[in-house]
Amino acid sequence: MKSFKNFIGGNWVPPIGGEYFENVNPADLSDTIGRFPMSGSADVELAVASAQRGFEVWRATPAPARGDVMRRIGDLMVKRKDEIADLMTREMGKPLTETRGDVQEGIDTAYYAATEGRRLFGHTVPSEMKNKWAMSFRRPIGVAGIITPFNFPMAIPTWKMFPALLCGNACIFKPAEDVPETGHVLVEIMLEAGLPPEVIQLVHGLGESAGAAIVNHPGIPVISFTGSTETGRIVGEVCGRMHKRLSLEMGGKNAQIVFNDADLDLALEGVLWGAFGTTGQRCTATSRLVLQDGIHDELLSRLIDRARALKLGDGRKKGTDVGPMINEAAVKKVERYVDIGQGENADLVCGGRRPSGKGMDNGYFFEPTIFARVQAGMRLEQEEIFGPVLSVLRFRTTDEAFAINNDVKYGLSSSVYTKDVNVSMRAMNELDNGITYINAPTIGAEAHLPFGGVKQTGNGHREGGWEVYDFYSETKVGYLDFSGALQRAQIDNYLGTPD
Ligand code: UN1
Repeated sequence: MKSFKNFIGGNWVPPIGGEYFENVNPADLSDTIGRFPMSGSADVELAVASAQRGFEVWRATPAPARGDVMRRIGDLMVKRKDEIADLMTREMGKPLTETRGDVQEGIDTAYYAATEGRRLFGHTVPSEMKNKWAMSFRRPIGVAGIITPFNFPMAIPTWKMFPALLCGNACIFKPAEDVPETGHVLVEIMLEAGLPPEVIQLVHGLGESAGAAIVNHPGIPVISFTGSTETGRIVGEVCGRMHKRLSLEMGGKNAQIVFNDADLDLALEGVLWGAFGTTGQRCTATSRLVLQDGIHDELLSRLIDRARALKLGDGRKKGTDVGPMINEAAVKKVERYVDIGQGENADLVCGGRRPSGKGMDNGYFFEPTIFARVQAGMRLEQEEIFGPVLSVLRFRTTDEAFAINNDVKYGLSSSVYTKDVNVSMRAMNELDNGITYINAPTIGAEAHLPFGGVKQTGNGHREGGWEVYDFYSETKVGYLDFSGALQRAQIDNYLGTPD
């Protein structure tokens, strides 16, 4: 079996404890991809010491030169796009079209970061005083701990690490244990592109051990975490106690609202992609479909027909629409919610079980599942499932639909299908989400815009776009007084104060 290593201290090294975990293809459990280091706090200790050395080198490298490295990373990813997509599908299951998109998001992020190396704007503003200048500029912070999930194995690590690196920080990267090979290849590419070796450390392992060691280490002042709201809360508590800067990206319970006047063909394509793409394992997945009275029955019946016809299978095979889930625990969680939904008297109208058929019992497959007659407030309607389960609700008025959208503890994305410009603009204003799509599904974020959500989806930060560069840099202000006199702010103001 192929054995992989960590990248710590500028070298590919085995884990100090000598333990490994196996990485298996979720579409074919007889296909083992390799064994990966089960790292712990001793490995993290070495990684921190090395990253601190790397940081000293990297912070002294001009930002445009750091941007050049990002550009070369992008170029290498372009060259290896299909190869990476294939290995990504093998280790996490989603079809090749989707993994190609995932790599493309990494490429877009790299090129965006490259150009940001020549911007990284501060401000120059007038001073209250004569002959005095006032300005703000950015400084890097130090070592950033990057902890990422399995569902976007390239997009999410890149949209955290490239901005962190561009700003001059060093990174310690722990990819999810379900997608370690994609993490391995990403680090390989970063090194080949010319990133100084100690600027990046790759530490494989589980969240409870390797991840916890990173979060708890005092030498890592910045943490970026994407995962469940439950784990995010623990990460947040530790970072709060330790005064760390923290960006959290967590759960979602995203709704697609369809009005009577909507283009139903478009809405149907949107919900199929939003709910069952990536087998529903996205924080941006559509897990609630909110239909207006007049089109409810027609759209629901067309949706059931189309969902039943989706082809489950190996994402590397032509014709597969929906791949497997990531692991047994994920399937069990979905099964639990199917029971919960039935217990709440929602109507199971499609799927709801592991499929039978050739090869299906050799992978973590689950049928696209639809519950109709779901009521606002049911657990099925409130809680994140992270699987191919869609709840369908009915509404009469715009106010009612918006209230359903907003009455959950999450607030990542929302989607509204209508031709009415007034309703569209009201949705933009009134829906409590970080992202609202009009006539497009709940997924589709682009790399150059801020990504993130409100309420318990996040903690106020955004990834992607220009905002993430604020998270990874410390603002410093400089005042330069060339008057040759003591000028007291707020006191020797040129306007004077009337006596
Ligand atoms: C996620 O849902 O976990 O929103 C991330 C999108 C993607 C990122 C999704 N680019 O379209």
